[in-house]
Amino acid sequence: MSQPARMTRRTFFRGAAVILGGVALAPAIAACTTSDQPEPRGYDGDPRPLPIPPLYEGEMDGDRRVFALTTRAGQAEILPGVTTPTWGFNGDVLGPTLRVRRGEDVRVDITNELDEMTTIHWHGMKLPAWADGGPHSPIEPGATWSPEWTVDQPAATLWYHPHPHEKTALHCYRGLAGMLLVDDEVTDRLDLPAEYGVDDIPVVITDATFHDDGRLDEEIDPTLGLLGDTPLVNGITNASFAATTRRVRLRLLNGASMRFHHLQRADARPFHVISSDSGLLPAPQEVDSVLLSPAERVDILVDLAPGEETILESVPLDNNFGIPAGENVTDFGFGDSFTLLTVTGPGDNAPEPSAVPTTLDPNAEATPDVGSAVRREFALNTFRINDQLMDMNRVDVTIDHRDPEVWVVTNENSDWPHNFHIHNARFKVLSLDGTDVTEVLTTGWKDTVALPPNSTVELAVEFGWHPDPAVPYMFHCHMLLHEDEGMMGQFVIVEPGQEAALEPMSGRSH
Ligand SMILES: [Cu+2]
Repeated sequence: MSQPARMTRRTFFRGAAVILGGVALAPAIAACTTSDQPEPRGYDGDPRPLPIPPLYEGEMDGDRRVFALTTRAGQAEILPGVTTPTWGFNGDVLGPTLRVRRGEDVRVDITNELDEMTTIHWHGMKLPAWADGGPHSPIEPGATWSPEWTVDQPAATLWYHPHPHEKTALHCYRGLAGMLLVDDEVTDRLDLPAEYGVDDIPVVITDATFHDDGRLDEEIDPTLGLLGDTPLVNGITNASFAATTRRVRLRLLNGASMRFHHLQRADARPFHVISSDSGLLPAPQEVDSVLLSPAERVDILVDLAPGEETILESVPLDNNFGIPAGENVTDFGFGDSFTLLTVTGPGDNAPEPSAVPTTLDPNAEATPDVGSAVRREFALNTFRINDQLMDMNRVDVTIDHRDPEVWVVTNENSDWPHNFHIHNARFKVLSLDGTDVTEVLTTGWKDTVALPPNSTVELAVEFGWHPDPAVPYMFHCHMLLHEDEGMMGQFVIVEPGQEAALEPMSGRSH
């Protein structure tokens, strides 16, 4: 097993052929459960300063904002005093925070200096399919891929990460992830913390499991994938941020491969959520905790008294996300607790923060009228959607109109979590049924939604309009083992009356 530390107590092994969520899996797999969570490595000394990924605003080429990214191998001190081989963008691990504005034309020149093919996807962007960076846009070693698009969506905290078919989990796990911020006129007018790295702080939450010598343990568990036992924030363990202001905006990204995080302040004080995946909420929401499944984001406002210390922690979900208890049920980590990030307050002279704005983005209030919309159903079951594994040569859905659609997504498993992400889209959650789990994040415009066992969500989905019969977009579970094992499908957007004419792997150029 890859994670001996996780298996110290109640270890058991499954038989040769097992039933998981109704689907027989072979060959033999092993899984472990433990309620005695070991102390993660790298959390026993003094905290280290939170690394802030460099802000990268690109260079203007005429009216086009151009970024240069290079994927490469490096090494990083993820654990204190230990060197870990990693992958990163323009550096050893993770990537710079890219910043763009609504209305801008952008291009990113991505050169792959790794020794294997990857792809880079702009998670949360509406853009042409050939530029989306899904599995049909390979960047071979030594090659450069240059997607171009026009930013045409509200301000949001998006991100970018690899998306090669069957390899996404490993490429992300090795360190390839970065934030992509969109600004617009609405954010210009709001009194929100906006000084990057000072009071506007990226918080990229991932995890890993390490060999004794510091190398990443890359053994993929057949059930838990690359669920790491050690949480990382911006690429290190036990991070601390020294605030110089009494209010900070934390842009929280769950960039983990498989782990959900139920986040709260250790002092149990409330905080304000101001945005969901696809942009600002109409108004702030005061909450005590927030649940992020892999790939989900929220921006939160945290207020601090001078000299105060507050700790962002991940705490157990009392309901285990609706997964029944029992010896034969996989432990997905919903009972784990972690200290993630210590934030210390400013000096005595820091001015008191103004009132939290009562209105954020009024345009985010309305839900599209879907009374006569096309409805499609998606049943998630173990590694399949609608009984099918991902096939790069198959188009699952063809959309030949500009209107919103209703996508009804059901998690048919009784003991597995899933979530659901749609490329080139944003959606409102119209309903969540079939579960008692109340922590699922359903607020605001989103691109990823969590699905407890047996639950169904109805989504009102708005797609970007870039008709192209040749190159598909993806919809998939963002638990990366599930995605890599086939829990993904393809849709194309075409002109009215047009049919899909898939050209696999044609997404490397226009
Ligand atoms: Cu899944």
